[in-house]
Amino acid sequence: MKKVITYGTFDLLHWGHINLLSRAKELGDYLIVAISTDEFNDIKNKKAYHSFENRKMILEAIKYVDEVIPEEDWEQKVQDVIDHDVDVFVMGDDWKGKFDFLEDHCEVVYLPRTVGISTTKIKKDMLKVNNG
Ligand code: C2G
Repeated sequence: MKKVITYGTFDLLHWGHINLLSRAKELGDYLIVAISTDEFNDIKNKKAYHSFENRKMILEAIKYVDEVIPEEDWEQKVQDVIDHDVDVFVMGDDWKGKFDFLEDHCEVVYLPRTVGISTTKIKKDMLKVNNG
């Protein structure tokens, strides 16, 4: 069984996230998503609208996702790949090059980001709608 892993906050889930998850799943048979905890989001200077528990529950409902684990720090990826026997590590290409060190342990794939949508854009557009 070919195992794939990806990491992220996945807040205000949108079609760009779904495009990433569906392409990641295409690369194997089993997709693990390591979802950033609220504490790790603080370290990433990201303020998620949904709590970790709710973002995790939402991800677990997606047909492409087989398992969800917590992402608590920048250092856990090598251990995750080893512990979960991962064959492929996938991230959107805004991260291109940042995780090449994982090539000692698994295949590293950066997929083109989906243009035209982001959690930040959703928040900005909603502000405009509400403030007229
Ligand atoms: N993504 C995408 N297209 C978009 C928006 C996001 O392909 N329009 C991808 C990102 O490239 C990432 C994943 O969806 O691979 C999750 O995006 P975020 O939740 O923004 O993840 P991020 O905060 O970048 O966290 O250790 C890695 C970090 O946890 C990544």
